[in-house]
Amino acid sequence: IKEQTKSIESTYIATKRFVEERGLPSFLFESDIVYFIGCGTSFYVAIFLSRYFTLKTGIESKALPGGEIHGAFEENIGRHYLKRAGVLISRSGDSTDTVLACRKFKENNLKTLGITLNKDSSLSEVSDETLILPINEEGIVMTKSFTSIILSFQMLVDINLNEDISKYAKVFGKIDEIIKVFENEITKINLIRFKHFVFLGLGMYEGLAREASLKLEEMSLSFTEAFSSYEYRHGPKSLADDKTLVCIFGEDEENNQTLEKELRDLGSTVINLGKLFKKTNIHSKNVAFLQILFAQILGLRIAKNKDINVDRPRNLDKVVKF
Ligand code: F1P
Repeated sequence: IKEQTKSIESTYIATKRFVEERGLPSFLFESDIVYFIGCGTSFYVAIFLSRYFTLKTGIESKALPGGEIHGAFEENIGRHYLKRAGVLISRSGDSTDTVLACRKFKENNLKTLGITLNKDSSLSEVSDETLILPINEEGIVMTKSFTSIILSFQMLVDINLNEDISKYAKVFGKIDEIIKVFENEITKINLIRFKHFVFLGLGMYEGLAREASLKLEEMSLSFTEAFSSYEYRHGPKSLADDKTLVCIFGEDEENNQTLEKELRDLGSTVINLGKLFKKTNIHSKNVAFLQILFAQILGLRIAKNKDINVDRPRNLDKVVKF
C-alpha cells in the first residue's frame, strides 16, 4: 500500500513517455462508444474509467466484466454506433476472460487498447495498441495497480483535452500524508463490533465502492456489499444497524451529508470519505481515486485483527486462467 508513493510517480513518467513516443490512442476519442473491460479489481478500474471518460469527453461508454463480452456479446449489440472501441484492463494481461473479450472485439471489428503491467502477456499480443506500466506488484490482492492504471488512463484523457497534467505531479511523495489521515481515522473505530460493511459511491465513485468491497472480502474475509449510493435507500438499508460500517465515497457535499445522517440515525457508523479526504492537502477531484487507500488500509487492519494473512487470500490465485 505504501509503495504507491513511488508507483504513482513511475506511472506518470511512463504514461508521458508513451504519449511522446507512440502518440495518443486517438481512435478512442473518435469513437461513438467505448467499452471498458476487466475482471475483479480491473473491472472496478473499468467502471471508474468509463465514468471518467464519458464525463470528460461526452462519448458514450459502458463498463463490463470480460466474461460478459466473450460469453454474451452478440454482433447486434451496439451496431447502431458507427465506431466502437474497447479498452481492456488487466494487471497480468493473461486473465482468460479479458483476453477472450479482446478477441471477441476484434472479431466484431472493434479497435482495442490494452492496459497491463505485463509486456509479454497475451493481452499485449491480441490488442491493437498496448499501454504497459512499469509497476511490479507481487501480492495477489491488487492495490497499487488499481491506482496506477486509473492515473495513466486519466492522463490520456486529459492530454487529449489539452489539459495540464502536471496537476498529478503534485501528489508525488504525498501519499504518506493521505495514509496517515486514513490510518488515524481507522484507529478511532472499534472494528471488532462490525459484522457487515457497506460501500457506496455515485458515478466514478461507484467504481471505488465496488473495489473497496472486494478489498475487504479478499483481504479480511468480511461480509461486504457495494451500491450506487442512493440505491442503498431502496431496500438494502433494511440490513443496516449498529453492527454496520458504511463508507460513502465521493465529495463532501449536501447529498452525501444527508445520506450520512440518515444512516447514522439507523445506528450505523458512517465514514464520509469526501469529508475525510478534505483533511489532506491534496484532496482535489483529479486524484479522487486515492480515496481507495482508505479501503486498502481498512482491509489490512481487519485482517490483522482476525489474524488473516493478506498475502495468502483464501481460494484466490493471482491470475484466473481456464
Ligand atoms: C484481476 C483479478 C484480481 C483478483 C484475483 C484474480 O486479474 O481478477 O482482481 O484479485 O487475484 O485476478 P487481472 O486481469 O487484472 O490480472
